[in-house]
Amino acid sequence: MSQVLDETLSPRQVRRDAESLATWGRDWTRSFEVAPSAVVFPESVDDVVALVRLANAEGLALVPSGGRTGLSGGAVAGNGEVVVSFDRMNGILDFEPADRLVTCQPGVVTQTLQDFARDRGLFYPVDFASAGSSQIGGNIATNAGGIKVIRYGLTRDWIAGLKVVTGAGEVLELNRGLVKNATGYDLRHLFIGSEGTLGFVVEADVLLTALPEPQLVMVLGVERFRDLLAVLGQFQSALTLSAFEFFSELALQKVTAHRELARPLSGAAPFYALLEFDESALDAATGAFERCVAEGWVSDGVLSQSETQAENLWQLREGISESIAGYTPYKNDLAVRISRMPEFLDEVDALVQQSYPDFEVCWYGHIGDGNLHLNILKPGDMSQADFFAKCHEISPRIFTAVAARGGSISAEHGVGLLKRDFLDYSRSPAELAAMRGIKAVLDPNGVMNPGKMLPPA
Ligand code: S2G
Ligand code: ZN
Repeated sequence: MSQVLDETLSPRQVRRDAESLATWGRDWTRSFEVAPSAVVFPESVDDVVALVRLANAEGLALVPSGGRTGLSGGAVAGNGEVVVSFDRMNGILDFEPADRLVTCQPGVVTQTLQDFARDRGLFYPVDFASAGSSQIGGNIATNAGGIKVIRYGLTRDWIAGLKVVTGAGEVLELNRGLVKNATGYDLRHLFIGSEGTLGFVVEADVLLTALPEPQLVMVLGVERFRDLLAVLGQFQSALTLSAFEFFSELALQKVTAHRELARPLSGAAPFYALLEFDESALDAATGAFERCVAEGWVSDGVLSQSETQAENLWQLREGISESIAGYTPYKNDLAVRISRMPEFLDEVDALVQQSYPDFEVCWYGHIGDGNLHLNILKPGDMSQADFFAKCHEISPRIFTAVAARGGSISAEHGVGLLKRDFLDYSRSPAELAAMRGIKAVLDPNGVMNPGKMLPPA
């Protein structure tokens, strides 16, 4: 069936060898079947249009593939689909200093864009541990967040224009980098976070901003889960935070062991907050720290004395995901509004303790955004299947606690395959019907990433 590809693309652009299928047919998840029929490498917008039109004519299924760092199976091809990799559409096409706009192809690696901006005295502020391999197209498809959202927002906030090829093979140029444009529905925001189910991003106008002043990093030992929110409140009322992350003692043990890093404090605490702020806010931060200690929320703290020490402290947070990957963790990526976080933390922590008495539970995340990463670590003597089945049993109870507070069962990692069948915990039947209607308009033959994100009607 996918032989028709060879009439559309050149031989160098089509691969069917087992190694390529296994490499490009997956993302960072390890719990889904990987079985694409081919991997293709378009090199132009015209190639992408031709591919989509071919897919509509021949009934092919297309799975977009960027840096393959996704955590929900959104880029996994498990049913003979054709994987469309943007590795060869990885150029920076234009830079307009007056607009502070960079026009990128989807295959530009996030770190490359960050460096491009910094080399011109500007800043692309969306950042996360996988920035060295994730691609802008995938960041847009999942509306990637990361560690600076509290100050700079999500990917969505930095996309001033999008050129897309819809599932019907139409090229849409959305917003064209304008600051203001009151001419109807802003369709760019439909494609941002659509996980490749509506069409392909083939160009993006990405906004840059001024470089921040030098940053300082603090790591605080925090006594109780809910005290993290009190500490957040104290600091937020005293200064502008660039980041407010957290991690548990177990997470710290895993990352210091895996990366052979020094512990940040002389003693241990149940939880740790990692804060980043402008150098000029040091006095305000010191005052907030002293108030948190006086309240008993914080037991100890360390302030970075150099860029190197700041980077080492950040490693304690950014290195967690990689450090626990060997335990094939069962991941939940939850969000509730900050105001609803304290009692949510108590409820879900109690639920996890009673549900997983035999498992190691690793907490970390962007608590400043109301976003928790809950990772249950697989015991070495348990099979992957049994472990996931056991964890799957508890997820509905956790999602019920999330839904009771109007929260999200997937804060930033997307839905993909992993959360698709739980989507109704966060989206109403009317919303799901509207989403299916939008998909029917933009991808009428369902060629775009079929089976992902939207549960079957
Ligand atoms: C984080 C990275 C992926 C993971 O560390 O903030 O979003 O493993 C995560 O959860
Ligand atoms: Zn995260």
